[in-house]
Amino acid sequence: MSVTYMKEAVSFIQSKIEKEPTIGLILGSGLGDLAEEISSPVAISYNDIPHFPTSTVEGHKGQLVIGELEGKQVVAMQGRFHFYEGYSMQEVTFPVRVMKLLGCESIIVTNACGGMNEKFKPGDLMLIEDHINFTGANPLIGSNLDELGPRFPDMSHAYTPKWRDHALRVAEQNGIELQQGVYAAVSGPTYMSAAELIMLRKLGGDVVGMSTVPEVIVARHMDMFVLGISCITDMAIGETIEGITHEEVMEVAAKTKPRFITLIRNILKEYDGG
Ligand code: R1P
Repeated sequence: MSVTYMKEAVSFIQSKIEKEPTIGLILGSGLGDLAEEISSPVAISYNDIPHFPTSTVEGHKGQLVIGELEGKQVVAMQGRFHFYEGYSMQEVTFPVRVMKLLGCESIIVTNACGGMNEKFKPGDLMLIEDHINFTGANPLIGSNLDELGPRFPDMSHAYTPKWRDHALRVAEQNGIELQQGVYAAVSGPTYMSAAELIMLRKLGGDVVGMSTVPEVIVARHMDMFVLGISCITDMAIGETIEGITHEEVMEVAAKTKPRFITLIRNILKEYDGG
């Protein structure tokens, strides 16, 4: 995906909006309703944006919603793209490039995931402290887009420490329990086998999912500030694995809606960048 394509998508979006967004939001499976909270919204279908992929997964509506939330100008993705949909890693992360070129210095990535840490329970929200990329791919493979970032980006603080502290403080102030842990990303679309879950847990993952990490890699390539919030929709513990469907994932994610929305709104309210 060339920079020219990104700029064409950006110009199209800019022609529909009056104010530049400064914070991007990627809403995970069953979490898209947060975009309904945006005031003075401009909704743009992915189908209309030049070079944008289209959403194929249930629970991912497939539109950008741009407007104001808690006094901040945001651009929210109501639905993301996944590697398992058959998109290249560059296509999966194209919207993050577009967000940055639109003016976003910060991004909040959210997802539905399976909890591998036995201390977690379905319905918990988790602050992503760090990630492990088990997808076997990386969106930065290929020619480096020098004007957007370096060939070898640093990933030592992928999730902005100051923003993580801010999120923890906001959660505490609002009485919202917020777990913390490491997101292990796999390609999907199969859910994990028992043996795979035991391995991922031993290798340091607290939760497992099929998204987020490619987006964070690209965001960090462009030096964006990153915050990650996971919604644990089911327990994914190898020894006691029960099986899960996407419908169940979305159902549990939907149930966390009030807490999820309160958390993100309050994080945005007092966020002053970086
Ligand atoms: C599986 O139920 C789907 O839910 C999660 C998984 O990654 C997978 O796509 O979706 P998000 O990560 O997009 O929230």
